Amino acid sequence: MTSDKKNISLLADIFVKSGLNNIVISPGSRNAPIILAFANRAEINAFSIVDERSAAFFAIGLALSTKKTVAIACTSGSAVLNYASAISEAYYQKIPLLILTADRPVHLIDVGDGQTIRQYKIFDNYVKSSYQLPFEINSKDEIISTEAIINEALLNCKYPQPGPVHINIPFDEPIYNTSDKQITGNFIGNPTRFKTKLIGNISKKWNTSSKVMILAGQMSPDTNLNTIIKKISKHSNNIILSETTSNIYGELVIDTIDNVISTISKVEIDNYKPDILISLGGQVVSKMIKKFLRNNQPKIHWHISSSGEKMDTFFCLTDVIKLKEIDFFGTILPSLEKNNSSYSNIWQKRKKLIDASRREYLLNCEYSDLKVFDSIFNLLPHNCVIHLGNSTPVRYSQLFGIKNDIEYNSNRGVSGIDGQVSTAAGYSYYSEKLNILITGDLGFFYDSNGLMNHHLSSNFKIIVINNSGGGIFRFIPGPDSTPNLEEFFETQHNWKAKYICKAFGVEYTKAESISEVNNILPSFLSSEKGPSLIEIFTPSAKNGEVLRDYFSFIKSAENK
Ligand SMILES: Cc1ncc(C[n+]2csc(CCOP(=O)(O)OP(=O)(O)O)c2C)c(N)n1
Ligand SMILES: [Mg+2]
Repeated sequence: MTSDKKNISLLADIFVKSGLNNIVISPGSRNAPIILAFANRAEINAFSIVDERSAAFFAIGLALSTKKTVAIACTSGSAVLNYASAISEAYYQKIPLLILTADRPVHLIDVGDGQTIRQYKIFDNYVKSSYQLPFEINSKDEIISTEAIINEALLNCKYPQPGPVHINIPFDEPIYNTSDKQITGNFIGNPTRFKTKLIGNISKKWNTSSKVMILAGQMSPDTNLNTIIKKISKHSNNIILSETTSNIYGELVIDTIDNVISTISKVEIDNYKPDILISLGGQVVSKMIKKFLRNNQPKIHWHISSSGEKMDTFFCLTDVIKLKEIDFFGTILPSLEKNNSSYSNIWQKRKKLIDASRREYLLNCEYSDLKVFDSIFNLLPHNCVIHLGNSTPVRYSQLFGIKNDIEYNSNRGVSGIDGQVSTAAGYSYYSEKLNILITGDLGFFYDSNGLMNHHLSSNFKIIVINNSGGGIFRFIPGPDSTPNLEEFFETQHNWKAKYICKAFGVEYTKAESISEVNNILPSFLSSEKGPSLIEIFTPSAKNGEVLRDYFSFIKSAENK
């Protein structure tokens, strides 16, 4: 049984033929044909989520964990606009989303027909391409041209780099009629992979340089790439700097960038700045490394991007290497020669010193966000998935380093606090592993609708750091020099998550001291009961002070 609307019945058939099977649908009337065509196909897993904003972030989570395009579908009107923030995240984090919006026929737009807005091309700044399906397809030619639109849209979700694609679909009344006749179509399949000329002279430049920095931004975990990077890190002229969200780890990898960069004094800069910078992956979280490399630009900056994206984060990009990261480093490794540089040693020595200083500081540190994050990162179980909330959670993670059996995710495409719960919930749905979201309180309350969801899985756990507002505004320079800190920046509050959890049937527990955190967290993380949430209350006024004190303490380590 499918919808009697041929355009959507054909789309559903080609969707399945392309190997896709997940769609997140929000309720409405105009999208009834989409519901009929997709939710009744045995091959399709259709999720029902009311809040379109949350539904789209949930779909991002599904797409990240399955590494396949996920569709989202909603009715007409403002429902469509609620997809916008997730679509912008998918665009900048390069996540394949197929956006299906039901619409009225063109002649009913802007004539006061209710729940009607101008939807065609509405997301053009944040999607790879937009399409509108014809609302009637009868002739063979109409079916062939519609098939071509659908194929182009599906291929564009993945190639040459993943991203969101929008298809607006007008339906005329009646919209609830069904048909037993499934319209069938063809899926053309993957385009040819482009081959790039090997980068012959790169290894020559690399081998003659004494200071090569490799900086890894956001990427999905890749064990093979980590094996190659480990070998490259053994060359004394190379230093690997990795963000937590890069999932790049290793004994010689600098995985606590802010700790080390914050201690480099003016006179030492030349020892640390690179001649050659090689960047890979997506967004970089560390404001410190961005500032360091923009102020101390390398002569050469190569960015690795299989789609050839010119991401000039440090305003000194010289070349884009159109290869997959693993192909580039795998190709170059055999040609790397021994080098007598002391570059790697300088960085390693500083890291060792700072790691010891950090441990010393944390031993006597007052109860604060920093102390709590220390406990959390020490108590994380093996082989789990961490979803880092934006604002301070993803930044605190950069002070503690990467564990090689943990996956790290975060919405760093556009760093919004508006979809953290929903994305993590979506990711955990197909994940076999324990999934833990570490989020700030505002990030939790903003997306607490992420719990208004029948598809929450038992392996999903949420740690809320409740510091009564936007704690980051107590640390970054600026807000506390204005009279508006508490009300307009930090937006102080006394909200608690307990009754939200109760409303949505989520297990709740709380902690208000470091001993409670250390006593309760292990059982919370190991309990089979889920989804569950622990709310850890911390003293807002203390947090900024402690973090500033921490950075000045580790900075002074060099002089001890
Ligand atoms: C959708 C959205 N709105 C506003 C912001 C600006 N913003 C960045 S951090 C932050 C505060 C977040 O507070 P919380 O989640 O409690 O984290 P904390 O700073 O306390 O760690 C805000 C409002 C944003 N990033 N995303
Ligand atoms: Mg907070």
